[in-house]
Amino acid sequence: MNNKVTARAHTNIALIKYWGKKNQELIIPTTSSLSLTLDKFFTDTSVIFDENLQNDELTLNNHIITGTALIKTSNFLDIVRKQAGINTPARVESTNHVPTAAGLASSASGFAALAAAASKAAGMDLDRQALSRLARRGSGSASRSIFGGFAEWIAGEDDLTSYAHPIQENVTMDIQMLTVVLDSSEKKIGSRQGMQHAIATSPFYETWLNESAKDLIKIKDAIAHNDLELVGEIAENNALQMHSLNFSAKPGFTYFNGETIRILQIVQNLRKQGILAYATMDAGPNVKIISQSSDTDVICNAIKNDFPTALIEVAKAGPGISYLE
Ligand code: FM0
Repeated sequence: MNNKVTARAHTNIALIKYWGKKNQELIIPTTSSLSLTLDKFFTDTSVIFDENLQNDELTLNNHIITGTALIKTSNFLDIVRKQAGINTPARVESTNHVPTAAGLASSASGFAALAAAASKAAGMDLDRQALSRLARRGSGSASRSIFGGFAEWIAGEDDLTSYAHPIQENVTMDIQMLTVVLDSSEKKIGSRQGMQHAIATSPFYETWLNESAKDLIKIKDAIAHNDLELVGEIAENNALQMHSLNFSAKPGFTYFNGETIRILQIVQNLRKQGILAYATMDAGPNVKIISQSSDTDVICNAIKNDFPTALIEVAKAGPGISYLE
């Protein structure tokens, strides 16, 4: 206690998506999911519990934060305090190392870093499974950012059985994600709201549960065999199925915009030329292209040809949680 602890967590992109909860309070998902942690984008978070504070305090990139983000952080700290048996307020300082307008969600790296820093600052020494369970309570995808490389979040049934574990932390395949940013505006429908609407109203939801289970088995096998083509094929199809749930909800909605579709077409054209390129999209319009390092230039040129102003970031497999200082 009274110890300032700093943790670093990297963001992750799901290859097999999490899209729906069977328990909203505990964040227990309807399906297991699988992701790749990225090297390029991360969050550093410091936490100190201090008796002299009246309330929790939060800064993000050196700006004082109030409102919803502070409430979400405080609610999460309440879970940590309960677990540690304390009720001291905390000061949280968080820095997001996500290139400006990268259009990547920061909740995964954010809550993973917060879980690690806050639990240790509160005097607990949690193993990575317990950290993953804790991070999950902040944001489901954060459970996977505790681990590097390929990680699977096992859906489980309750708080104890729902956590991520490493599938392959030191990635042996040449895999990268090219993040193509064309639109950095705030998403209009948050993932929390979007997935619950899909689960409640899409007639395809049952099919999604079955297909997702099959995809997960197949992709783990493809990872074990270093088969990038199969990993890409399964991941792209799984992402399109997730987005089909949103199209088929009542009323239907989408995170795609016209440019999303255009990039999907460019990726398909690249494949016709024999280049391994596959797309995945999350709760926003930007596309991440799964590919191998030798094809970076040809893929970037194809995108730039249509979108000269596109911002493209190249990310490779990244590490799991670490403590700084
Ligand atoms: O990451 O309601 O973790 O598996 O990124 O906070 O638990 O922000 F958009 C697809 C992530 C959803 C897929 O949702 O939701 C994935 C998504 P929360 P998240």
